[in-house]
Amino acid sequence: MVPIITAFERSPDGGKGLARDTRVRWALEEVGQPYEVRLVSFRSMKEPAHLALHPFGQIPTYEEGELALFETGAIVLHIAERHVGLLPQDGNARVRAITWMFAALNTVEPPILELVTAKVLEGDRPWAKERLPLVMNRVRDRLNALSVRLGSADWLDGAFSAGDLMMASVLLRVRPSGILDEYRTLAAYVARGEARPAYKRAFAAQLAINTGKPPGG
Ligand code: GTB
Repeated sequence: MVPIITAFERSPDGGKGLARDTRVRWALEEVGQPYEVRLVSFRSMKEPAHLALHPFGQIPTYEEGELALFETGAIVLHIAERHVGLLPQDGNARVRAITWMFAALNTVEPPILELVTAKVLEGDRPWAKERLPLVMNRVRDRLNALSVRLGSADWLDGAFSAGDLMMASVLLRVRPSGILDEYRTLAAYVARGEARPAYKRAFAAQLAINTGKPPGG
């Protein structure tokens, strides 16, 4: 059965891979699962048909027959568990890879989102200038620890896994701030993710929607 995901009809980033459908597309591409995309407008995301799929009126969602999922963590985990390629077979290694998915979403992504909010939504507040360095340093705290753990390894725990897919996706969101490039090894880690053919296909597909040009065209 071909799953259907939802994505922005017009992404605020113009299709630069920052919207969260990219990580779901990437997971599907890694495991070789074809998928369809239903594009939604900001207005239709808040209407009953979409709210039935996503209680918070967001993208992405994932439908596979009777199954409807929201939350990229749950969606990527589901894809990784149903297919070979994103989680190790060994039980302990498998749960460690899942731990990295949670670490990406629960420990690394929150300060990054706080930074995005501080810059984009609160940048014109009178206290913004004073707060921004504090928020940036909270991101640096996480990236410091992550770069120490990654060390000189290619991936966080052995072979590339759903944990790396999620971590690299989360780190991509902080790159526009310049902070990622303060960490040479993490910048290289993200670049390794972006160099994967599956990532390239996912990126090209979502860019094509936003530019109106076919992937590769
Ligand atoms: N925790 C949820 C998950 O991981 O699935 C979060 C989902 C979420 O934040 N979805 C966003 C959304 O639907 C799109 S990805 N927002 C609309 C709304 O809440 O009304 C976040 C996002 C949006 C835009 C950019 N960008 O343009 O750079 C980047 C990321």
